[in-house]
Amino acid sequence: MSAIQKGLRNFYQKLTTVELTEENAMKALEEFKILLLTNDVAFDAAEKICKDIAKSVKGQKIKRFTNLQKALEEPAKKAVTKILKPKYTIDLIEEAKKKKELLKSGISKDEYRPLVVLFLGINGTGKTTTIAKIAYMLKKNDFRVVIAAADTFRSGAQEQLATHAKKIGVKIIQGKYGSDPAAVAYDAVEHAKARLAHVVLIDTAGRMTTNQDLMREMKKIKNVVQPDYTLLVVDALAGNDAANQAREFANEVGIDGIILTKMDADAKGGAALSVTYVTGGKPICYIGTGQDYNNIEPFNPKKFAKTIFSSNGKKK
Ligand SMILES: Nc1nc2c(ncn2[C@@H]2O[C@H](COP(=O)(O)OP(=O)(O)O)[C@@H](O)[C@H]2O)c(=O)[nH]1
Ligand SMILES: [Mg+2]
Repeated sequence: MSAIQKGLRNFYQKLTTVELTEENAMKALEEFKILLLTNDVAFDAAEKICKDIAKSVKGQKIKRFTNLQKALEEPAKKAVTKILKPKYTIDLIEEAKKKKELLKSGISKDEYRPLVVLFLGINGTGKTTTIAKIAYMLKKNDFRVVIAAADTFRSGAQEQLATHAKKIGVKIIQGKYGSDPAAVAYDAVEHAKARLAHVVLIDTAGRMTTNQDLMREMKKIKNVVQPDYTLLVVDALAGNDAANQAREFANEVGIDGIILTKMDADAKGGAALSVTYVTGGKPICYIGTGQDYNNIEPFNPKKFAKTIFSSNGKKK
């Protein structure tokens, strides 16, 4: 190609294409941001998601007069799917199976340790109900389950969990109100170990005198029992608060995964996007879909991404 031809081509390209900047991309993403917000994605998360998309397309050449909004639809979909796509998954039935196999292989009592799962979350998000659902699911699959009632703070918490345990037919280890929750959790693990149970599910308090107390107490339980998984229970209806809770528990105590409850009452479920985003990709392992024991399902990110984009911001 001659220099003149080259020059002409560059000139033509300049006329017909424009380079995307972060600014014009952000403007074009305004409607997408509103779509996220109307789907209950937390404000900060929606803002950051759009910024990330704008950054990722910055410098790309597009045809002049292209509808920018349309052009950014694909990158936006990709970004949402990428955020929701778990880096790893937590399947409690699979994990429990491994314990069963260990026992079958004749592992000694001293070496054996059950699967220990610690549940965290503020009051009313559905921790106790979720633990009952998971205990039911595991019991149905022929696993031996021990529940630890390590909420020794809220009055009625012990009895609530004991009622579930009785109904489901699983062992519960309780503590006196005001006693050390870490000790209750520890006893439950020791009990499960001695009886060769497969799984220990630890219920915890969602409120203490101060938030700092709560975080300190949860950290202590975690240090004492060294759970295999620490799962945060978040209410899908909590909006911006869901993101704040996820951020705080993830930073202060450390979590491995999230369970989103009350998805039956919230077809929008933007909380799923917020909580995964603010925790840097902690997977949502289960969703709660009602108050019955069988109202729990594994989270399906693909299905969820579709819901957001087909909703046009309207609640179904
Ligand atoms: N609709 C609906 N309600 C739920 C779900 N999970 C929990 N709940 C309700 O939320 C309320 C608080 O639940 P609870 O387990 O006591 O919360 P905790 O304080 O975190 O232990 C109860 O009335 C539960 O029945 C769910 O997935 N869907
Ligand atoms: Mg509770």
